Amino acid sequence: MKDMRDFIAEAEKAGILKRIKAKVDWNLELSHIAKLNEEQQGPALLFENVKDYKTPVITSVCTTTERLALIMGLPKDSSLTDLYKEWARLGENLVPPKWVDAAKAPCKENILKGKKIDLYKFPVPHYYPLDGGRYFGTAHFIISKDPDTGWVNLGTYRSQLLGKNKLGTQFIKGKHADIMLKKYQAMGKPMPVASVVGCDPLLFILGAARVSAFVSEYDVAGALRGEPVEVVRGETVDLPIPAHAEIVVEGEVDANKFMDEGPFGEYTGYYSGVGTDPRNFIDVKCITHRNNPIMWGTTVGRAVTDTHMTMALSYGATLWQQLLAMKIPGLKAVYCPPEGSGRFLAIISMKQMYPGHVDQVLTASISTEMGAYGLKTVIVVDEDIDPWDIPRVMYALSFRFQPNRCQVIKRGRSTPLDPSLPINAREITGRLLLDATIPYEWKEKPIPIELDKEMVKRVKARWSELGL
Ligand SMILES: Cc1cc2nc3c(=O)[nH]c(=O)nc-3n(C[C@H](O)[C@H](O)[C@H](O)COP(=O)(O)O)c2cc1C
Ligand SMILES: [Mn+2]
Repeated sequence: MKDMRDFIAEAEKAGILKRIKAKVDWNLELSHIAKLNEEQQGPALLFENVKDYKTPVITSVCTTTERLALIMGLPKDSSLTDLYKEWARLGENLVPPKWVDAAKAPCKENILKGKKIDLYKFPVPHYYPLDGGRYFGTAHFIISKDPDTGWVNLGTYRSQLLGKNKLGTQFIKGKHADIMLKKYQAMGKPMPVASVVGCDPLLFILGAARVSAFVSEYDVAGALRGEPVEVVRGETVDLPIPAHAEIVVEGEVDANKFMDEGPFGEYTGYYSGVGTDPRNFIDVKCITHRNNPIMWGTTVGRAVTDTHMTMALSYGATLWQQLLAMKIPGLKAVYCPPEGSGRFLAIISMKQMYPGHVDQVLTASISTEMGAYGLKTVIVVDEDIDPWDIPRVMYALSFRFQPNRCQVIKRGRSTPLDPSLPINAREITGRLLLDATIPYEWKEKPIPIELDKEMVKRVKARWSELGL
């Protein structure tokens, strides 16, 4: 899968994408159709007739595990946990991007500079009534380069449409684009960036993934695809751009300049701020796009949407990868439920091998790079329980869990978006470690009730005779 058009073709063939031919308004209507469709686990939607526009909008690309499996090129009945295991296996061998001929690159089919720059040319949705405006960048990512090392970062940071040639940004403190921007600021220079909308969906998933600092998301995409991402240089920025991107906005962010931005409905289901805030913005210098460019949007908002599924995939896969890297024996599987955006709650199943083994896994999970940021609750279950089988996890929490064996960690790094904390005190979170296993060291373990094997056979043979 090289680009959004490959995704559309494959998803349509698999019956998990629908074209909407009826006229739909970009102002609230489109997003509401997408959101309600996502709540019922509906197909990806390609809106072909958007009011005031001639070009299409796609939504709901990542909303189901089946579509995530399609994007990763894995069987349609894969579970999220299966996807984590493949991600961890493939992600080991980084593959850097490959430079290709810009003259033939689809993303250069139209090049707009100077007076021709107009972001209103694209059907940018307005998602929720209380949003501060239209959001150009949702299912997109911003490319930037570290001025010291040349490390190229892809990060998904929302972008509000603030004018013909102005896009808002919100780089939360410590995010990779924020780290880079501070370096440009110290050098007294603006940071060159490119916002990419519409491309191989895996690149967006990686834009929102918590890939370690100094590692390029491009190289991880190459590893997961098994072949390099094809890139070309920007027109006005010295950055690698996906050759097959639908829309590319090139520009500069000056750390000393601000415009009012927000608010925007977050994936927590709440607004993270109380109103608009001054934030840095992209001063657009050039737009390039394919013919009939496909605008890609995602609803964010209340779970479960694309954003939650995307995060449940990449955050869960990364947690699994980082736990494996700690070489703890007995780990069976991890599940990070999309209802918790894959980040606030993790369930781990394991085979216990020694006393304290469960505690090791519990404390290890919140000490991984992934878990150390925002993970609040970890549940460990025995190996006979699949962590994604929530009724069985509830069973373990009812019959194996003991409150006296759970641990509360008082302080850890939080995300500023967590609505369970007061809006002005979201730096620090508590954590809860739940051991829902039968203790390893117990000499006398509860005796499980088993059925008599011979009797089961006999009864099964009589099943239809019994009229069942
Ligand atoms: C739709 C969507 C919107 C997001 N918006 C923001 C945002 O505005 N600011 C931010 O710091 N992170 C945002 N994130 C989370 C980042 O994408 C995520 O933390 C990612 O790791 C950032 O890349 P980095 O690790 O290279 O900094 C968003 C994620 C998604 C899926
Ligand atoms: Mn990064």
